[in-house]
Amino acid sequence: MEIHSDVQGMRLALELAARGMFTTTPNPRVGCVIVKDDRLIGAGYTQPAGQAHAEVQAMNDAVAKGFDVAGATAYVTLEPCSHFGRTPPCADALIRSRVARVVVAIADPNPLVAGQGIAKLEAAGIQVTRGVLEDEAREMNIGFFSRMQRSRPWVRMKTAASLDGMTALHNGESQWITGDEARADGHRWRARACAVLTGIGTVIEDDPQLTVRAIDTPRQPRRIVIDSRLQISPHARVLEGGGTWIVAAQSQPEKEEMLHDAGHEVILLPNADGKVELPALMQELGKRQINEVHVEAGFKLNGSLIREGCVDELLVYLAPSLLGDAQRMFNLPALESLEQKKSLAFHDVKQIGADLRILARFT
Ligand code: AOF
Ligand code: ZN
Repeated sequence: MEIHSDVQGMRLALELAARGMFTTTPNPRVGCVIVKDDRLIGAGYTQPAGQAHAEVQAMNDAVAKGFDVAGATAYVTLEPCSHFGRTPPCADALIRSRVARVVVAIADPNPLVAGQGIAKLEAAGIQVTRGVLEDEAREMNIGFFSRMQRSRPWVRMKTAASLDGMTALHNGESQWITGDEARADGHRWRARACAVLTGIGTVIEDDPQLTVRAIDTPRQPRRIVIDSRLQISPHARVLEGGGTWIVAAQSQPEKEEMLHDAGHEVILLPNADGKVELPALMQELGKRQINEVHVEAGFKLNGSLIREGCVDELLVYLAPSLLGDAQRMFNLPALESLEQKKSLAFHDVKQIGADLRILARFT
C-alpha cells in the first residue's frame, strides 16, 4: 500500500488504533504506521496493558517483513511515551531504530509524558510534526484524556426510548422498545467502556447481567452498582462471575464480608443525605483508572447523575413508536423558566436499523 500524505498516514494509524477499542484499558488506544519511500512497511496498535505499545508493534512488524526502518516516517496517533511504565519508552525505541521523522496526532496528556516524548525525539535530531488529525485522535481516547486532565472518567449515559421519549410503561415493561441492531450497537458501546454502571433499582427490577453478549469481545467491562443501602441480593445476576464494585452509603459489615468473599468490592461514599456522593464516586473511579463509564440505569439514577453534573454525553436510541403516558428517561425537576434548561449539542446522529442513535454532549 502507498501513503502519499500525512493525513492519509494518520488516518490509517487511527484505523489501527480502533482495533484496540475493547482491549487497551486503562491504556489509551494508539495506532502506528511506518512509511518509507511512500510505502507502508509496518503497522501496529496498542496491545493489552503490560504488552507492547503501538510503535514497538509497528517497528517489529516492519522488521519481521524484512524492512529497514532507518530513514522512515512513523505516524503515531498519540505522542510516543518517554517513561518507563509497564514497558520501556517508545521514544527511545524510535530513536534507536533511526526513523527520520515522526508525525504525532496529539500530545500524551499523561503527566509522565506530556511533551517529553516529542522533546526526546527532537533532541535526537528526529523531525517531528504534530497536530495531524488531532480532534479524531482525542476522540479515540476521550476517556483517557478525561482521566488525565480532569481526574475523572468520561461518562456516557445510554438510554433507549420511544419517539415520545418514554423508556418503560408504568408497569415496568420495557423490553424491547428498540430493535436488534440498536441492541448490538449498544453492546459495542458497553464493550469499549472500562466500566458499566447501574443502580440498585434496575438490579432489583430487571436483574441485568450488564455483560457484553450481543457482540464478540475478549474483555468484559467492570460492573458497578450504586446501592446506597446495600440491598443487593447475593443472587443478583450482576454479581455472576465476581469482580463487581458495589457503591454504598452505609456500612453493613456482614453483607460487605459476604460480597467480599464472593470476589466483589464494596466502596463506601456517603453524602449528607445518606446517599452515594456521585461526584466523589467519579473521582474515585478516576483513581481506579477507569477511562470511560457506560451508564445504563433507571430514570431516577439517570436524573441524579445529570443533576450532579456527572454526565458528559447521552447515547440515546429512539424507536419509531409512541408509548404515551409512561416512564421518562431522566428524572429531572420541573423548570420555572426556559433559561434553566440543560443544553446539549448533537455530536452524532445515525440511523441504526429501524431506530435513531443520537450522541449528544452537555455544553
Ligand atoms: C505509547 N504508545 O501505544 C500507548 C501509550 O505502563 P505502560 O508502559 O503500558 O505505559 C502506559 C502509558 O503509556 C499510558 O498511560 C500512556 O501515557 C502511554 N500510552 N504510549 O507510546 C502506545 N498506549
Ligand atoms: Zn510507548
